[in-house]
Amino acid sequence: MSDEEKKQRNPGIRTRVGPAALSGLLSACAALAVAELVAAVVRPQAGPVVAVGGAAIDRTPIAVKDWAIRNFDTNDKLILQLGILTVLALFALALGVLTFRHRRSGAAGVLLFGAVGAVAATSRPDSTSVTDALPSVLGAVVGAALLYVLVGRILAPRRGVPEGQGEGWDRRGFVIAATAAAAASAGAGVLGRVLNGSSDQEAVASRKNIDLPPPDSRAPAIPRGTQLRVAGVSPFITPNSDFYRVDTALVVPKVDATAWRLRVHGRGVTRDKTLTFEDLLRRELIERDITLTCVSNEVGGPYVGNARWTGVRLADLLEECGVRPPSAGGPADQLVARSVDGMTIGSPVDDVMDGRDAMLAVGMNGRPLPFDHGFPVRMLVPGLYGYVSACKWIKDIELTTFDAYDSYWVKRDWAREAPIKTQSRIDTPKPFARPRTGTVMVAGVAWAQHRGIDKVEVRVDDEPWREAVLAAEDSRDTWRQWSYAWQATKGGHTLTVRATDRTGETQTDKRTRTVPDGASGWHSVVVTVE
Ligand SMILES: Nc1nc2c(c(=O)[nH]1)N[C@H]1C(S)=C(S)[C@@H](COP(=O)(O)O)O[C@H]1N2
Ligand SMILES: [Mo]
Repeated sequence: MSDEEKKQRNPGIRTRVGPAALSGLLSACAALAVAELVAAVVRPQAGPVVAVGGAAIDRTPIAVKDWAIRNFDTNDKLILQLGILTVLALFALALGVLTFRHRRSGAAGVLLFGAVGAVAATSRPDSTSVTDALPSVLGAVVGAALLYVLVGRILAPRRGVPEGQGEGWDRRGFVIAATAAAAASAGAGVLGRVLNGSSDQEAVASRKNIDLPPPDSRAPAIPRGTQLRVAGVSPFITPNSDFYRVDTALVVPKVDATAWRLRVHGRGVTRDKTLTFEDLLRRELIERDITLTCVSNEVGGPYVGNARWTGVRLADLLEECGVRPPSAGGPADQLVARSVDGMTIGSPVDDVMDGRDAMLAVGMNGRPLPFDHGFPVRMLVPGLYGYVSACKWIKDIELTTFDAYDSYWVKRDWAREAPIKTQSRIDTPKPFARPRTGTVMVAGVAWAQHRGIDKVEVRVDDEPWREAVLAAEDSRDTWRQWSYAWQATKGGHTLTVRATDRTGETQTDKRTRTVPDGASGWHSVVVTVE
């Protein structure tokens, strides 16, 4: 058939490519809406966008991840989901056009996308059932069928007009079918949202119902003078709502505390234990101020925060299970914590059991843990970066060895063991600030958890180092504020800070990247005095 003949038989091809592409888009929307609706019933994390996003996060090279965290901050997850949806929309438009040319293969293409979603969902570490494939599979079947039907309308001649004659196609039928499809998808989408929300209700209710008992061992009162009266310095206690958040969870796990269980097992465990949340609250509760830091924190970065935590001493619990640290002849040197979302975090058993306040935390600044920070229970080990100590939404503790098992981040080139490096940060003045000449208060925080900060020094340009005034120390597990009254003179200046910890070691000026065991180097801020 010549092109001319084709046009005669199939008039208005051009005008119908648009509707065909639109059909692709509508079918994709319907597929996603159905998938989310099914996911609300099966498991929210089994939805295709979340599953593919999660798989992408796990496979993202560290450099890209660092770049994303730096540039999008905690919006990185939103950006990732928008990215996935944009790619899907482009493919959907193309599939619509393809279906217009080859009706079957276009629809089959939709099924192929469903297969990708299904594989991603069932291979997530938190997936325990093949039913996780259902959202993607059912969504794709509906999407493919809809695409087939819609494009059928586009290919069909207008009623009453014999094929090959006139320029008509079943525009009316298409518009009706497309409108119905759009309305049904919107309905399914909204229903999915509502159901999803209600599946969280038990978790939300369980958190509301928690009345944290007063701790048996209170944190010592915060000494006078830990909080400097300098505007712009980070508050000594970070409010929960301002506390940094770093994790791989696209959807924050919402765990029902009444259904939560923690299992302790593995090498050298003579008595396995499974604990409920109630069991934890019945134990002796300690309250401690601990500063948490992320290994991804750049010099001068924001991923550090200090809170008053309530929880159960981990070492006591382990001892009851018969665990001995390697230094006392125990067979396990690594404690692997697993979360409900499949994260694995490995800590040295010797550190956990050496007398420091390693804990299973249930409270943060007097409140049950926020969902973002690990409700109902998370681990904390003072002195270790979060990725080797601070498992949120914890559900399982396994005693093993570093030889036998690499945890999530260790598999991705981060160090097995990662004590927090001594660091200091200038909070005020801000970079490129324009203070007036005269006394300018330079201030910030310094941390060297479990060693303690003994000295902070400030340098203006290339002048000699001058000692800063240290705020009172709360504990060696918390950060410490510092300030320096600078007599500022007109012009551009570079302010630099460095800290010395209680072992006598001063921060090195050697700049290193965050990978593999945390950034080192001095924080500097450039200002112009007017
Ligand atoms: N389940 C889970 N726990 C996790 C993580 C995670 O990705 N998943 N990230 C860890 C890292 S890298 C850090 S720094 C801390 C951050 O805790 P926060 O978000 O409460 O500040 O949580 C740790 N615990
Ligand atoms: Mo981290």
